[in-house]
Amino acid sequence: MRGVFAHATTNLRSATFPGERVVDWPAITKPDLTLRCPICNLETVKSGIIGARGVGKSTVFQALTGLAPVPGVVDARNRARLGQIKVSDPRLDFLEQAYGSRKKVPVELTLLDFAPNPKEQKEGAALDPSLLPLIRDLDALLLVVPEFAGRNVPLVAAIESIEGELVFADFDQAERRLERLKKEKGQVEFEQNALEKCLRWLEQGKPLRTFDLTAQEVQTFSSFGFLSRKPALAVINCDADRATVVDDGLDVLHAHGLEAFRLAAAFEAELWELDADGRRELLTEAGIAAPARDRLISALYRHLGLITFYTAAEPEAHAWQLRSGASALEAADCIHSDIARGFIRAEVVSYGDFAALGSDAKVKEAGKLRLEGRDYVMRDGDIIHVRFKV
Ligand SMILES: Nc1nc2c(ncn2[C@@H]2O[C@H](COP(=O)(O)OP(=O)(O)OP(=O)(O)O)[C@@H](O)[C@H]2O)c(=O)[nH]1
Ligand SMILES: [Mg+2]
Repeated sequence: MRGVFAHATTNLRSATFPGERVVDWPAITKPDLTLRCPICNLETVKSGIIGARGVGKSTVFQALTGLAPVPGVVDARNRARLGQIKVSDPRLDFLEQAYGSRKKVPVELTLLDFAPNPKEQKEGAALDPSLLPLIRDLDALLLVVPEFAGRNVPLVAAIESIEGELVFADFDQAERRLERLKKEKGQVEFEQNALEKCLRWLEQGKPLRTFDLTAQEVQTFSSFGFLSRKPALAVINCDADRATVVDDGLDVLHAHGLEAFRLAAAFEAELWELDADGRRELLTEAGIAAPARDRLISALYRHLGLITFYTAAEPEAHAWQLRSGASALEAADCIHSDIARGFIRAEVVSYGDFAALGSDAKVKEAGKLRLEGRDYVMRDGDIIHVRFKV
């Protein structure tokens, strides 16, 4: 078994990262990840940035959040740095204008940048294994691979070595759980069988992302936080002139259930020093259609199977994130549990229809306002008004 992952661990004995001051590293304390949107009180989607040393993880974090690295040596106390991204959304801007809303509430995402411990992760090693417990609580991962300043790490090999670490950690976790179950009496047969199936898959070096689990197995493993099952993007950190390159030959990545995402991190990190117009101008000059954060958000949404729906009125235009396939009742629950409890029906108009007609009155006149029941499957861009009684 270990042989499959030999590549992932051989580098651990190599020298400390050049120029690095090794400080005393405290035990890891988990950051409070129960981050909730202050308004809708829903947990935000949390993505962690991982990869080898010095590949530009913190620069990617800065490009996406605008938060510059803390100056000085590696900050040992701050093993996980949190950044919030407000999703910019032209549809929400339009609704704010059309309703004359006093307030606009976009969807938020949380990003985490980790400070690797040089004693745990030497130069070239795919990731810092001591950070794995922090990664278990996340919804998605960004696997960073460098392609700047002449660094030409083969993309697929670099991704496979990170994946190798994730797969190995899951194997280890599943194996230990199975050992424990074997000593237990009672109703453990289902979980044992499911774990054995996973182990056979992982043993081949394959991530659980590409393994079909039944709904009951998903439920059984829901608290495990399997790392190789997390949706992930392969972030290629490149120079600005390579940001729009279309990668081919990525079948191996796709076979891992991964998608490639190009990002000129240093270039986009510097753009934060400019105002919005200056940023737009330089991006256009570089031929980059939208800022990394906007592109990343659509890629993550696609990958995580999320959609956006809206509520809009004069006090507030609000964007909400929802699992694709969720019902009107679940959407109501997302807004407020009382609204779900007293759900009568939902008035729904698609964003396309609203944008073409421009007002509630015209939407009604054109017969585009639909009355939907609790089981209606929400679509991306639905604008919803829930009728409810408490
Ligand atoms: N030219 C160029 N330099 C970059 C880019 N991204 C990062 N760098 C440089 O590479 C070095 C390492 O970047 P960091 O963002 O600190 O890398 P890291 O992965 O967070 O490093 P560790 O946390 O120590 O593992 C810094 O000197 C960055 O300025 C890039 O896209 N282009
Ligand atoms: Mg860093």
